[in-house]
Amino acid sequence: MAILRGVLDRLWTAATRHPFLDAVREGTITDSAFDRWLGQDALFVGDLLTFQARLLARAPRPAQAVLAGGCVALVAELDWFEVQAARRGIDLGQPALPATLAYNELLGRLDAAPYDAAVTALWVLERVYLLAWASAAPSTSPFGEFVEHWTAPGFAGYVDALGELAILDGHDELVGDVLSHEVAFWDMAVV
Ligand code: HMH
Repeated sequence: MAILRGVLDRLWTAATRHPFLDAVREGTITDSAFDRWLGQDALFVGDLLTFQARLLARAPRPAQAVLAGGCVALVAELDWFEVQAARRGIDLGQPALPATLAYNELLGRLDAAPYDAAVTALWVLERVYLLAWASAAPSTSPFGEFVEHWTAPGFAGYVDALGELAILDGHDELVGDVLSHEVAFWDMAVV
């Protein structure tokens, strides 16, 4: 158990402190690396909406408002991605890269997992994303707007609300799976 804890701690750190995010903070990230990542994240958010809509369908009554709000926010996020992509001249019709496909497979496994496990994984996935972007702040680079978007108080509040629904005990393996997919997703942008 202690060994697993150590592995999980290292994974949390790896998923929230990444050279990609350091480069965004320092303004040294290249446009091509950022745009590749953004195109893949847009695909991921589409996949996440599919997963979350299904999770909402099987959620217990007290969890519905938070999860439904999250679905609406993901739809707005997809609109926002389209605006950003048009502005940056990114084609959002790119094929999914291996890390995006692998993450979508994990979301498919979560569809089949019990509700408690799936909602806990959702909280980890959102929390780690918030912490990761917080590590890129403050950014004076042209990407500052993105950093602000993903560290906004509204998003932090949503992550806290998901935290109230999550049950960490007994889901170490799943948490580890989510964290390693997050690391692989950042890795994809810089290789
Ligand atoms: C890879 N994880 C990844 N992308 C995201 N947009 C989120 C989490 C949060 O929605």
